[in-house]
Amino acid sequence: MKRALITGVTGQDGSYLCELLLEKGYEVHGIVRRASTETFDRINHLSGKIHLHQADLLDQLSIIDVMKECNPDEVYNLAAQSFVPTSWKQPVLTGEFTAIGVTRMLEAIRLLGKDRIRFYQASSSEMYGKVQAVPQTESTPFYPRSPYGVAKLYGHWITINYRESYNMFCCSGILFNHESERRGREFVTRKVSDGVARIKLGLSKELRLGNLDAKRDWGHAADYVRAMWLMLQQDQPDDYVVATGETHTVQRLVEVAFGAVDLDWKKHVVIDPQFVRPAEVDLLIGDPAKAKAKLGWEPKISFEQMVERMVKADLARLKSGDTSDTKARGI
Ligand code: NAP
Ligand code: G4F
Repeated sequence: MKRALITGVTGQDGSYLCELLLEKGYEVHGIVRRASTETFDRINHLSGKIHLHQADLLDQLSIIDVMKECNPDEVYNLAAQSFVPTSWKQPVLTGEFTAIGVTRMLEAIRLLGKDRIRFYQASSSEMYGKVQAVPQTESTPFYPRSPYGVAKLYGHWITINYRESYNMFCCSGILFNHESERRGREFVTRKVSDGVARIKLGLSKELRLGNLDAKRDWGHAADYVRAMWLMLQQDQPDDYVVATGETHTVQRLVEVAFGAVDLDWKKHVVIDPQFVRPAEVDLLIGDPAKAKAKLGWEPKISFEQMVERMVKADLARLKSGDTSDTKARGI
């Protein structure tokens, strides 16, 4: 039985990856950080099936201790401060988690299992930022536009550096935006699906958003965790773009989401400058040709299917009585 260790196991991708690895017969271990309020909602249904360990990407020894304890074959480093706007508010902390945290993971592996443990780094299309080519491939130059993007770029290159310096099996997945019913409510897709469901049920009248012209290549997280796993099953470590190859504006996302419940978005969407960023990433569209050719990976869930699923899930959640709001958090 293979053993996997996942950082960021309480996050969107961590929860889907746990499910995939359990299905494949893995013993699954996850790193969780201590908080006064637990944030295990996405993995509560896996309780008893996975093993949780307390550690923090800010604390090198805690990572080494967990790595010793669970002795994994594969490590998936998904933990990060992952919300782009927060990276301008907390740039130093974002660098500590999202950039230097990767080195801490790699150092633990170098110390304890450099020739045996396979490593996946969650890199991001945010690294392309002000894009230098369309569509973006593994060889497109990077030009990050946020402290988050800059931190992810460090994580990407340190992963490649450990592969080249120590001959370690390290892969960097350059994943484009992927969403789901489990997406955090501060990200635009979920903010929209939640907002639409609230308006449909009469709990709210308007949805306040920032830049509707930005374009993203949006896929579903359940498809994208499959690509992570595939990267670690290859003979050689490598880096891959994981994307759908389609791009849509935020406005199109809004149209599809409101359309799913027969509402006219123009009557409800208000542009609010507080959600406009200091520097925007205008256009992302990935070319997944390498992932398709070498990993045999393709997405199965379309953009429209995903948005409709998210709206339906939020309607069901709100109808069940969970109407907790996120406005107080200013997102
Ligand atoms: P997410 O839902 O925000 O989850 C982030 C996870 O990181 C959470 O489990 C969080 O734990 C954990 N974490 C944060 N700081 C930590 C620390 N110091 N020590 C230990 N754990 C820490 O993110 P996601 O959407 O699943 O994304 C997973 C990874 O892929 C992230 O690295 C993200 O940057 C990257 N990525 C995401 C996308 C996307 O579109 N989703 C695209 C490209 C790359 P708590 O629950 O304790 O906060
Ligand atoms: O959903 P978003 O916050 O995602 P963003 O910034 O693209 O980052 C996500 O994808 C990255 C991969 O490219 C990941 F690495 C990262 O961790 C994260 O998962 O914003 C998407 C777009 C932006 O252009 C933003 O300006 O939507 C635009 N937008 C317009 N109004 C909004 C809003 N974004 C948010 N969050 N909230 C709004 O009200």
